[in-house]
Amino acid sequence: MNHQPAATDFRQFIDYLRAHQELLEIDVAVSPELEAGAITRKVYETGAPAPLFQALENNPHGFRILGAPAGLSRRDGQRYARLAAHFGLPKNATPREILETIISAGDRTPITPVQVSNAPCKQNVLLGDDVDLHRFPIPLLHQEDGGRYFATYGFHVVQSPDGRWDSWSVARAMLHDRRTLVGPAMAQQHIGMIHQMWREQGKNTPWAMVLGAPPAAMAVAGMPLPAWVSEPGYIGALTGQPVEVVKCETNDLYVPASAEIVVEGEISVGQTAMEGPMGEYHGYAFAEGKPQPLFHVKAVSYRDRAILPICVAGTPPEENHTLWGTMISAEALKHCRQQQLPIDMAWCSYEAATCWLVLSVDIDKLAVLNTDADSLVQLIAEKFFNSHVAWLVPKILLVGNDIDITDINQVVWALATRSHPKRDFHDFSDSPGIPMVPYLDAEDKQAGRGGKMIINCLFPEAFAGRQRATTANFEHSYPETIKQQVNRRWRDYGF
Ligand SMILES: Cc1cc2nc3c(=O)[nH]c(=O)nc-3n(C[C@H](O)[C@H](O)[C@H](O)COP(=O)(O)O)c2cc1C
Ligand SMILES: [Mn+2]
Repeated sequence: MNHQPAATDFRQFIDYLRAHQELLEIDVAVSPELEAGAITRKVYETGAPAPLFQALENNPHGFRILGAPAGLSRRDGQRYARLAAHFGLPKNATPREILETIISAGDRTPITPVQVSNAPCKQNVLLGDDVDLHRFPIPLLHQEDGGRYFATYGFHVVQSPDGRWDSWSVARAMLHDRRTLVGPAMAQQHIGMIHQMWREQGKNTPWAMVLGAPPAAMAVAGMPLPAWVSEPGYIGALTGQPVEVVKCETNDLYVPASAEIVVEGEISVGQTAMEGPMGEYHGYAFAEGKPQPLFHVKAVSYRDRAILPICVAGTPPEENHTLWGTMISAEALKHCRQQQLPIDMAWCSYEAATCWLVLSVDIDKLAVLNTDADSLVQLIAEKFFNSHVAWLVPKILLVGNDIDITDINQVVWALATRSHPKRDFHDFSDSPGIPMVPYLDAEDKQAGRGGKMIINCLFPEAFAGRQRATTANFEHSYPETIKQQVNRRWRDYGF
């Protein structure tokens, strides 16, 4: 089955997963109250196929839920299959192929969306007083959560008041009451910036939220592109075709026509309510919620038998690592290339819960720079720390390109064996960063300090383009003839 359409349409994505044994249709009755969340968590933790809950309890309108849409797979040769499908890539795509595909879209002219008249998302439309979010089987995902989460795998749609910037961005939203959601809109994130522009005019922010979007749209909405870059155009460049959109019922925003569910309305200029706590991407649930803006829902539209996708956040790997982490990696690599840093790969190790960004240093290019570790660390801090992407990840590891940085075992080995305790741990904990990092204290958060650091895992010889020592393993310690012979005779030996 062709993998391309999986990127541009959520139902095609579902069909694609089914065709490649990455989907399990669950026909027995499952409760949206903790049971669907627990199943999805176990799926992440075992690499099982994505569960499509077909028969949810207390669900007279026949809605469905899809768990683990970008979970990793335990199937041989298709670990990243669900993620790769978001980009129309084959199931055996490698992390490097995925990053280069995402980055290459930035080299092409943005393709702006097209309006279409046939919009499946308008099969059912509820307006005004008829809006009742309780119609949906909104799941309770973890017992620690302060409420039911309607949006854990969807994106917000807002536009700057001057109409020049369309922002599609992923963030969570919790059910507040039958016509209100509540969720974060951090000032440093683009939804927060645009919300602030409307607030300065004393107005509510026109808003929509999309669930079950084209997977490529969902991915780019989770990508830290710079401010004033409109995600819809980037998505078009990524898939090679314009996103098909349709106008909202109650405002002038446009949303993907094939979306499973669209809610629309306004972000309140000033009203807030308690949101959370929630099991989060770093792997913890904190005890307290926080006041966050209210999202007033004025209309809801959805496809027949709509499918609500969910991410059950927590310890890796879930979509905050596999999707957000990958989009951070792509944007970070793009940024390093633009700044002409000697970096040939960037990877937010999934296992480190989006708290590590590993940069692979091309030691031939490094030698040409004629620099040393302290200067390289300062250069990276200078060229990188003030970017939108670097704000999101506190710890940066610099590793030689003899290491495959997408392999956590190799990264751990390099970190353990190549970093000197006195020289190589560089403290940038006063630099600004995302306040969600678990080890930050209240004072850090108050001051906007991100707890950042750069760890140099390059031996001094790397700065002259040399290795300190050869690596002792199957790959490096034997001539090709012996390796080939051993591989050829492997079964004969009795293995
Ligand atoms: C599954 C998932 C959940 C996310 N949840 C949030 C969230 O609740 N709040 C947030 O600020 N960012 C969240 N993100 C990360 C943002 O989507 C990401 O930083 C993106 O760059 C934000 O868009 P912007 O750069 O246009 O502001 C999430 C990402 C993913 C993939
Ligand atoms: Mn953006």
